[in-house]
Formats: sequence, structure tokens, C-alpha cells
Amino acid sequence: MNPNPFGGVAAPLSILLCSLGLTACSGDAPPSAVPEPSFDVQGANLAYNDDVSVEGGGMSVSFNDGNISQDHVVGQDFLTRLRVGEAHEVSRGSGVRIALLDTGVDPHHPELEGRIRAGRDLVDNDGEPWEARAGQDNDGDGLFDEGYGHGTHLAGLIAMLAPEAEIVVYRVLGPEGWGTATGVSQAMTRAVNEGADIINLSLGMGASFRAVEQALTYAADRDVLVVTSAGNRGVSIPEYPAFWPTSIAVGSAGEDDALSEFSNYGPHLFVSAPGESILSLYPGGGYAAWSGTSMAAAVVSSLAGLVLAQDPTLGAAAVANRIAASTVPGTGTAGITGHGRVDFAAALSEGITQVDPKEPTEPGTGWTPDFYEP
Ligand SMILES: [Ca+2]
Ligand SMILES: [Ca+2]
Repeated sequence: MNPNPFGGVAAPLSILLCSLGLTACSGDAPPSAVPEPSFDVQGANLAYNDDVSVEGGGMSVSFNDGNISQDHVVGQDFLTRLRVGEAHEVSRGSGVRIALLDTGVDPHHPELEGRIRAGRDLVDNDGEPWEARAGQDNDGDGLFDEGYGHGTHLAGLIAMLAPEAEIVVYRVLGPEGWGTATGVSQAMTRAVNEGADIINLSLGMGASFRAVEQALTYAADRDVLVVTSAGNRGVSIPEYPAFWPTSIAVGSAGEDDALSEFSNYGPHLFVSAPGESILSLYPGGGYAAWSGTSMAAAVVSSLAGLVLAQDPTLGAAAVANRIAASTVPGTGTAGITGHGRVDFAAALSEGITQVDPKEPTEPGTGWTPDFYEP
């Protein structure tokens, strides 16, 4: 039986095998009918073996769009829907450190001025985790530098949504959106040791690697909240690290709060957040629209930053609990779409602080069942 409540078809076997690392994945088509701006193209950039890619597949690619300005970015409808303005009257993320493990950022973008701190570049092994093009199609998908701008886009979102949080950048993915599990695990351990409160992982891999599992456990043991993207293949097949129980997996929702067709779903999905045609920054002082659970994850990392800044005594599980308990009623289904779509103002409201934190359970169940109250 096809469990997809959004009318999609069950994933072909080749994609399943590919997601489990049993076969090479380049050449598999991404899910169709993904709502993308016309200037976006889709890459079938799926992870296998020891590789990690931006969200593990179905990656959307964005380009600088001269028609978008900062006015458009701060005027997006989803900010009103999430009641971000009200939330900022209560908390702006001050004192919180959010680690962004991605393709790096453009630290010279005017909107990121004074907001970025260099963590480490695990791709080039240097101290400058900044985005750079390679001008090569190393993964043979016909696209050049298709991951370029991904990290800058996410940094722009976090800078807007948690305007006083510190963003610490670790570069773990090259310009085509590929990296290694080793690099991700090393960056996670560094981020924890360097004082991160929240780690944003808008990336995915088809299998669970021991080094990454150990880094996730290390973060959990030190009460660092790890926020992951659920993946962009529109399936319920596990992708890591989203599937790991101590991370909270974020799906993408559209304007109507329904889960995006491209968003992965299932028992491990914790909450959803806007992820369709999100406007943010692009390297070189530009702007771009991008769709994906990557963007949704960055929205939730930012919200976690606001919650933690409001009450620094909260542990990672308590922060996650408040985000889950304050979702918009009726937008989530236990075991499929998680608790529902996040609401910034509700997460910072008085009543939510009374919810008891719950502990994560086993891999694959995520934190969803424990948190869910019908
Ligand atoms: Ca570098
Ligand atoms: Ca390529």
C-alpha cells in the first residue's frame, strides 16, 4: 500500500536501493511537480557510499536573480504566517550560537556583515569556510557548482529569523553539494567543542555512518540540538541524519501548510516549516529563491535559537518540545507529517513553557511519538 498521503507514487526500487547505498544514484530523476521558480533547475544529486550531499538527493539548484532585493526577502508572506515579527518582540536570539554545516557562506554579503564567525573549512582544510566555485562537473550530472550558494542562502535565512544569534560556519560540502561523512562528523564535533547551541544539518546521506552517529551522540550528550532536513525525494524511506532519533527532522510545507510534494515524511518527521520558493541571499551580494527541506530546517534552527535565547536554562529536548507543542493545530499527523507547521510566536508564548520535555526513543521513531498529543 502506498502510504503517501499527498497522492504521489511509491518510490521506484532503484531509488530505494540508491538511498540505502546499494547502487549508484546519478541518473535517477528527482520527484516531479516540485514547485520551483522558473529560474531554478533540479539536479538528481543522490548520495551513496561515503558521500554526503545537500539533503541526500532531489536537490534544487538556484541562481542569482537580479529581480529580488532585500525588500522582497523581508516581505515574504511566510514571515507573517509564522508570526516572526511578534516573536522578535520577545526574543531575537541573543547569546545563542547556531552552527551551520554546509557549502560555506559568502561572509562579505552586506546582509551578513558582522553576523558570521568562521568555524572551519573541512573541504579545503583551512580556517576560511567561505563558498567557492570549482567550475567542474565532478559528479557528472551535467550541472556545474550546483550546490554553490546553498550555505549563503541558509545563513541569510538564519540571520533574518534569529537576528541576534551568532552564526558559526563550517564548510563540509563542496560547490556541487557533496561532502564526506567524515567531514560532517568532524565539523559536528568541532561545533560542539566550540560552543554551538544548535547545529543545522541541511544535508543527507543514504546510510547511517558510524562517525556521524557518534557525532550525533556527542552532541546529544552535551545538550546541543541538531536540526536536520528530512530530504527532498517525497518518500518515507529513511535518510540520515534526519532518521537518527536525537536529531529533529524538518519537512517542507507550502503556503497552505500542507507538506510539500517533494518533502520526505514518515515517523521520523518532527515538524514542518516553509520550504517552497524561499527568498534569501546569494553569494556576491545577490539574492535567490530556493526550495527544499534545507530551507525548512534553517527556519526551525532559527526558531530554536529564539526559544533558547528566551530561556537559556532549557535543554535541547525542552527546546524541541516547545517547538513541537506550539505547532499550528491540525497541520500535523503522527507518524506521517509530525507535529505540524511551526509557529514562532506560539513557541515563545507563556503557556508553552509548561510542556514536559520527553526523551528520544529509538532510531526511526524520532521524537515524534513521544511528543505527540492528539
Ligand atoms: Ca576555504
Ligand atoms: Ca555537477
